[in-house]
Amino acid sequence: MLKIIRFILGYLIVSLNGVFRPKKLRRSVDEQTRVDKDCESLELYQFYLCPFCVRVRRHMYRLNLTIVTRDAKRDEVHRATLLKEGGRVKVPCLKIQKDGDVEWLYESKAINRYLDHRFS
Ligand SMILES: N[C@@H](CCC(=O)N[C@@H](CS)C(=O)NCC(=O)O)C(=O)O
Repeated sequence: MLKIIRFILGYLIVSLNGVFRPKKLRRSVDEQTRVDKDCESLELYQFYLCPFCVRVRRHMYRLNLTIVTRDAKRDEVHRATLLKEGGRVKVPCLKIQKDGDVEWLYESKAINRYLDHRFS
């Protein structure tokens, strides 16, 4: 029963998010190209219907960030990667690759703060 309620709520949040889109940040072409390049080193591990993941995807939209999303719910490979390398299957989780190092950042608010700090 709880699963059904979560599923319905998830769909409701995803649908509302589709209708009420935040305003998208606009950049110059050069600046956007630089940001797009930077985003290639990021991956968001997520569940499509998770409200905390919607929070992060919404923020990505607001900041006009093209970050690859990895479905850790249905894709066994991504799920296993998140567990093995991140330490737990909890979403959202942002994989950050920088100078040969990899960081796994959990918690939607912390992820949004990180994106703000780096891109806004
Ligand atoms: N406080 C966390 C909550 C994240 C959370 O509860 N995610 C759920 C999906 S909606 C999850 O990953 N559950 C799996 C688990 O905790 O094992 C955040 O804001 O990111």
